[in-house]
Amino acid sequence: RAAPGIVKPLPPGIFTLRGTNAETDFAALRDTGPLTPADRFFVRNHTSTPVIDERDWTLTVWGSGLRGRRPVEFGYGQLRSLPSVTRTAVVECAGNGRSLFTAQQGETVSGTPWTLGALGAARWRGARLRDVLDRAGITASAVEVMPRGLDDEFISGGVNLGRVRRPLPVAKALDDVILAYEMNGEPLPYDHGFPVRVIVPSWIGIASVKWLGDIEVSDTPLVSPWNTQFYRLFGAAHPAGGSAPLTRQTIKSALELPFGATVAAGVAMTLTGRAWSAAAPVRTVEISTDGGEHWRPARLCDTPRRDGWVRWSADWRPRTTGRVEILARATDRARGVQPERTVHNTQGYLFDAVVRHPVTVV
Ligand code: MTE
Ligand code: MO
Repeated sequence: RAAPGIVKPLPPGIFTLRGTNAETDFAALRDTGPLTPADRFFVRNHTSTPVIDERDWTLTVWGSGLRGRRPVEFGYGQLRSLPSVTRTAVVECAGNGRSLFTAQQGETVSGTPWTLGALGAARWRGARLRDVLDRAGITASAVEVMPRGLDDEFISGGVNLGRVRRPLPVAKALDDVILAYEMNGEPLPYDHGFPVRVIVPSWIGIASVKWLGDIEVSDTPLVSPWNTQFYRLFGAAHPAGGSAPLTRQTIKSALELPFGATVAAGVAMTLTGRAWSAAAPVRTVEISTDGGEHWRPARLCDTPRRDGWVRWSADWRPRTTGRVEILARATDRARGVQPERTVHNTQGYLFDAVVRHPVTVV
């Protein structure tokens, strides 16, 4: 059952489809390594996936922050001939975990009701945005750059908000941002931005613009709906008019088990999962198999690194039958720790609370 906008047929049982959005099923990651295979990587589209021929593709860099304000174009081959970098990074939607505001905290939020699968970790290869901006003649007075996608204009509530675009401060743009053309050693799949997408490590997914078409370089601050009406925290606990635009993602952990999984009493099993934090490498993962009364450390199966996730495991022999809640709680090396509750915001961003994962023991 292919959703509109998803070009390739999706393997059954791998995705939960919601319109043009497809969430990764954590249970389908159990047999995989530290990277999310491209065919299990979540998809988040504002409209639908465009199929672009790389031979017709050009990237235009333009704006008041370039020398002489002269636009510069790059073809696909030209971009691929620049020095390349390869790095692992997580892409995670700002709204990942949104449905848990309602399911776990009883609160109303708007937006795609993801559980925890609106993220993936991949090995990205591409050119440094810094090199492209240097070659395009970025000046010292540039303050922001705004990548824009080639997918359709986004209509929201009857209003045409234009093509997906979001400004990045120059400091981040010149730091670790990649214009990626490979994902896990293969050309980018159409759904993930072929021929070229932006990868902004540790920032919310919207910063990583897919199907990149142009980049505005500006000597004055830029705005787009994606840093004004979306991707700020709104609500009673936040400043009137919203917080500053969101940048970094937060800290989470997830079990590689379906919600409401059934397990057998008296049979030893290994619980597995993943934990990640945008601020710093994961330090510990603790688990509770009795709804949060007792906690014990889980084993970390990967070396924790920034911008990636760690696989973890813990042995468990369920004793009494009935419904239990399994909790996993991550900490990171920047003293981050998952709280019991996430402070509500109306658009349901940055859920980071410890998840009460229901399991039935029979
Ligand atoms: N880029 C374009 N051009 N159009 C989009 O709709 N969605 C953004 C971002 N980049 C989007 C985009 C959002 S909200 C997220 S979370 C990520 O892409 C999702 O990346 P993925 O689909 O490769 O997982
Ligand atoms: Mo997103």
